[in-house]
Amino acid sequence: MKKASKQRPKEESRQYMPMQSSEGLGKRKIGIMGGTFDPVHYGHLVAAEEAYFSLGLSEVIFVPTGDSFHKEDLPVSQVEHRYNMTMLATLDNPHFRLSRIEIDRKAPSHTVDTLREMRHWFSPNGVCFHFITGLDAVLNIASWKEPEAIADLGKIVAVSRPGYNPQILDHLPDEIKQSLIPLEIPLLAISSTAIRNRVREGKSIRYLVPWPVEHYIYKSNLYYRNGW
Ligand code: DND
Repeated sequence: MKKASKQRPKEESRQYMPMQSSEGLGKRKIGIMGGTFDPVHYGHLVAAEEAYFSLGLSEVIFVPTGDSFHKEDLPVSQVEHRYNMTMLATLDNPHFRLSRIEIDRKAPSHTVDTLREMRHWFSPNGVCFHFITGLDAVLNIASWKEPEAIADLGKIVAVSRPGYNPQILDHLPDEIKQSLIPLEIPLLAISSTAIRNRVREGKSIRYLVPWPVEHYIYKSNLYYRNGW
């Protein structure tokens, strides 16, 4: 009788190698998934995973914002809650990493500052950042701090999002367009705003966020009131 193989499935046995050498292989392509993540949900995770496989990234670093200055009119949860939820959501994926770079900066979280600082983590000229962002966010990129510099520092991956037509990218300035990589991903009509509203209204959020994030939200009493 044939002996059952003791080999683990490929996905489980993949070893995480955070600092592979780029010698002879061209530049390392590092995905950066920035967000307020209030809370992180499957839309974010699918975007990062799809970019990882489609673009041959060596890893995706999740970067929760510290000071979300661009949401100053809205209540945003405490940064440690957003960080903890992002950690819980990314923990079981060997090619996802998490960074406190924007949290520890204690200044408004501008993407250009983050990319410039992160360059020092890698060998000079050995890295090509791929900043992953939804179509909705990339639409406003011209109003971000030094958008041309962001485009110079790497690629901007514009992932599809329900309700947004990729043709809107045509209206972006040429300096941005030259670095754009439009990427079609499985569309998930999930948003952090909708999840917060559902919690407040007592509706289920199961299957919209990973279950540890769901439990974290309930245990920490997040989103129940208008101000949080
Ligand atoms: P959000 O607050 O939109 O994050 O911030 C996205 C990034 O933009 C952060 O890294 C910010 O620091 C940066 N930003 C914004 C404004 C100004 C500047 C920088 C500046 O440098 O001056 P969310 O948590 O709401 O969403 C995270 C990402 O996930 C976004 O790109 C969003 O479009 C995307 N997303 C989805 N993509 C596909 N399907 C879904 C999605 N839900 C969210 N269902």
